[in-house]
Amino acid sequence: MDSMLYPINSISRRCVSLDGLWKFQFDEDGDGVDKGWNFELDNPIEIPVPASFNDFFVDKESREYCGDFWYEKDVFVPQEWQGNDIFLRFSAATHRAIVYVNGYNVGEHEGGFLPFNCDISNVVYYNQYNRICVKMNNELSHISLPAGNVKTLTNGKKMNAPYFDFFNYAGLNRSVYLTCIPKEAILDFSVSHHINGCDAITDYEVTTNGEHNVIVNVFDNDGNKVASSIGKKGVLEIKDVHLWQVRNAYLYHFVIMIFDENEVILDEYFDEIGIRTVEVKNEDILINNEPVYLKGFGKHEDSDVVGRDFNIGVMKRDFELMKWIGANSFRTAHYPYDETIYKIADKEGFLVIDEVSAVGFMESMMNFLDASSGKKTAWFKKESTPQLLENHKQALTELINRDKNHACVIAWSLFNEPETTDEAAIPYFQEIFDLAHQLDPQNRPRTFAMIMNSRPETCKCYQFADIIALNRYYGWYIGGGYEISDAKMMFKQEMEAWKDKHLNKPFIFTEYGADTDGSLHKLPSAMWSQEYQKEYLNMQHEIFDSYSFVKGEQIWNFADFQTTEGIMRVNGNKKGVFTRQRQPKDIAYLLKNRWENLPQNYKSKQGS
Ligand code: CKU
Repeated sequence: MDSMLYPINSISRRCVSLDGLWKFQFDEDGDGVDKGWNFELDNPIEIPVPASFNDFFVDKESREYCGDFWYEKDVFVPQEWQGNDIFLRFSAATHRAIVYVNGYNVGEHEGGFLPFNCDISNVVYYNQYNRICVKMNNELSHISLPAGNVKTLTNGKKMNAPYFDFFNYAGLNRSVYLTCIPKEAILDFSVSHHINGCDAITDYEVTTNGEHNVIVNVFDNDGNKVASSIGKKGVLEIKDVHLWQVRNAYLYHFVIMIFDENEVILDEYFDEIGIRTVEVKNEDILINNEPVYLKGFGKHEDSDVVGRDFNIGVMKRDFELMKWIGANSFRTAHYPYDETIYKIADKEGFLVIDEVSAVGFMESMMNFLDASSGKKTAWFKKESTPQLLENHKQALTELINRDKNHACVIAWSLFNEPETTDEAAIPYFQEIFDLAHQLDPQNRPRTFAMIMNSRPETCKCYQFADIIALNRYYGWYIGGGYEISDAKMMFKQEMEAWKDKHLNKPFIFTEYGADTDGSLHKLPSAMWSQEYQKEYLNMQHEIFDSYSFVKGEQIWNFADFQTTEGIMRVNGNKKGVFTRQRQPKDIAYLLKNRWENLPQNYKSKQGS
C-alpha cells in the first residue's frame, strides 16, 4: 500500500513543492507516447499548477476538451539526497495519470481526488534536472468515480457527459511535491481515542518498512511532553486531557521516530492530532459523549478561473464565512477535498462528513430531476459493476488511509445518491460498508446521501447507514413556487413514514436548497428570487424542527458552482447561500440568525 502520509520536512525528510508553471499539451489522438511525449512535449503551452485547465481557455474546444492531455516539468534533484528514496507526490490528478520521469514509466493512478506517490529513486540523475511528463485523461465512464460517459459528436469531437451536477474540471488540481524519504521509513500511523474520566487513552499503531523500533511522543500546545511510548503498537495515556471539541479545537503534537541501536534517529514524522471520540448512539451523534446537532453545508471545491483547483485563499474565505454564519460542519460533496482543508477543519473544530467520489450511480444526466420523477436504473446490475466495485474500494481505501487520523472527520459518506431501489444494490452496499469499518481504526459512523427516490418504502439500503442522510428538494424539484404548501404535505408524509419505521438512528439533511439569483427580488416571491429562497427555507426549518430524530441540516450549497451547461442551469447551479465570489445572498442572514441561536446540542435533553 502506497504511503498516504502528508509530505513534511523533518530531521529525516525533505519535501519541495513543484507548484508553478508547467508545460501542457492536448493529445487528441492519444498517441503521445508514440510521439515521444514521455520524454518531451513537442508543442506545449504553459499552464499553472495547481489548477483545472478548463477555464483558462477562451475557446470552447479547449475548455470542453475530453481525452488525453499532458503536463511536463523539469525538476532538480540534489546530490545530498542520494541513498534515500525519492518520490513524486501528486495530491490529486483528475481523473487518471501515467507518470514518466526521464522517459521511464514510474507509476499510474486511477481516480482524481486522492494522492499517490511515484518512486523515482531508480531513474533520477542527481545534481541535475530531471524531466517529469504526466499523461492524463479526464474521460468519464461507468467504472469511473465519479461516473458518466463520453459522447462523440458528429464533428468527431469527444464530449464528457457527467451523471452528476458539477463541471467535470480536470488537470493537476492540487499540489505536486518532490520528496526525499529515508530508506527505513514510517509509512503509516493511526490513532484511536477513548476517554476515561479526565484522561484520554490513545491506541496507536505505526507501520514502517524496517525492523528498528519506534518511539511516539506527544506534546501539548506549550511544548510539554504529555505522553510517550516505545513500540510500533501501544497505548498513550494523556492525563487531564484537553479534548478536541466542536468549534473549540485543541490539537496535540504527535512525533513519531524510528531509532537504531545507537539511538540515532532514522526517520521522524509528526502531525497535529485532536483527541475526541465519535459515536452514534440511538438517535444521537455523540462527540466526546455529548450530543451534537450539525449545522452547515454541502460544499464543492469550485471557484472562478481555477475551477476545481485547491485554492488556499478561497479556502480561507470559506472558513471565515462558515464561522460568521454559525455553522459547525460540512460535507465534502462529492469527492475527497485537498488535505489542507481537513487540517484547517481540525484547527477550527469543524465536523466533516468525508465523501468518496462515488457519485453518478444513477445513470442520469439530470439525476436531480429524474430522482423526483421516480426514474429507476438497474445501475448495480451492469456487466461493469464488478470493476466499478473494485475502483470504489480502491478509492475508499485511499480515502480512509489518508484521513483516518483527522479529528474533524466524524463520518464517512460512502455514496452520493446511488440507485437503491433494486435488490442488486444490496451486496454492493454490504461490501462497501463492511470495508469502511474494517479500514477505520476509529470505527466512525458510515452514511450515504440518499436521493429523493430512496424513500422509506422504496430504498433497499438505508439499513446499512449509521446516520440516515437525506437529500430532499420538496418546494424546489417537487412542488415549487405556489405549490409549496403541497410540497410541505408531501415532505411531512415522507417524514412520518420514516418515523413509523422506528429506526432509532439519527437523521440529517445532507441537501435541501433552492436556486436563487443573487440579484433578483420579487414581491410576492417567485422561484429563483431571494424572497422565495427564504420562504423555502422557512418551510424546511419547520419540518426539521418538528422531528426529534433530525439531528442536522447541511444546506445545498455553500456557494454557487459551475456545472455542465443546459436548460436547467444558468451559468451553473445557483443554490449557494453565497455567490461563487463568496458574497452573501439574503438567505445568509436568515441562516446566521437561526444557527447562532441553535445550541450545539440542539434537540438533546439539555439543549432542546
Ligand atoms: C443537487 C436529488 C439530487 C441531489 N443533488 C445532487 C447535487 O450534486 C446537485 O447539485 C441535487 C441540485 O442542486 O440539483
